[in-house]
Amino acid sequence: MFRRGPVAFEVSDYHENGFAAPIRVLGDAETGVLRDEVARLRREHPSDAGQFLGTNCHLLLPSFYDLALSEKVLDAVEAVLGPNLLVWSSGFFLKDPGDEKFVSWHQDSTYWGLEPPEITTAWIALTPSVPESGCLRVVPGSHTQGQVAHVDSFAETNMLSRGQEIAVDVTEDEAQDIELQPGEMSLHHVRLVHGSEPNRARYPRVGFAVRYIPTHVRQNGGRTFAVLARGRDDYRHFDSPPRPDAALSPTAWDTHQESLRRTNAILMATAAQETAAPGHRLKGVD
Ligand SMILES: O=C(O)CCC(=O)C(=O)O
Repeated sequence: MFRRGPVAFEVSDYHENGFAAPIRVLGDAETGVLRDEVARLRREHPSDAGQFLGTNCHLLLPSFYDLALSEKVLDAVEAVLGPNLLVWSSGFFLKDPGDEKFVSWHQDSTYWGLEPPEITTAWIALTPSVPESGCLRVVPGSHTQGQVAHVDSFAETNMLSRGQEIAVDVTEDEAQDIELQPGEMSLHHVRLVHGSEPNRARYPRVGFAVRYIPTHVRQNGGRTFAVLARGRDDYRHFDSPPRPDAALSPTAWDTHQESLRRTNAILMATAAQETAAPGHRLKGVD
């Protein structure tokens, strides 16, 4: 059992099943402030908020940089990954009611080019993430089977960058819903098979996913950014970007664009370009 202050979960569950949830990391007031910030950004930037919130928004928005480095989140991540931690990427998974967006069954490890596969995602709910709103669904224990082959669909309503999905069927009785209330998070292993259905609720489903690695993990295919979140980095496998000085400031935009350029180059390096629709644009690093 990991217990520090109000944060508690069975670490052995994470190692056996590939995930742990629910873990409370935010109070109601903090959750409300962050949720309002996302809603405001979406209102003020209707055409491009989806894009910039989708990938590495911790480099654009101080509040989400601080959330990624916040104590309760890091205490839980440290319990599964150890004391020396980097934030490799982050992004919102936003599903509005009725927009048909879904996430196909996949393993995160497929295209990220990170080795060894000791990566965990903290998925923090800002609105209820339940079956009706299209919560995360996982196949418990699937992280132990190694890397499974994926195919790229580039389907428009698929929220993943390449519409990648595992090349084997997942049956409904294998899958488990991860239900989270606002302010709760789940942790999932990079090899865990997971996905999600469209949002059938009457409110947006808003989840902030942060990808953590221990400092010894390496990036294949190039040099990307990672923020030292806790402990020390004796390896220096990544370049270290600054905390954004203000939300959407010019320097934060420069850092953000550079992070996307580097990660997208790696993501698309192995893409089946010939199957991509002409003019296809990356949606993010997932
Ligand atoms: O939020 C979702 O529905 C999917 C999230 C996901 O695939 C991930 O965090 O790796």
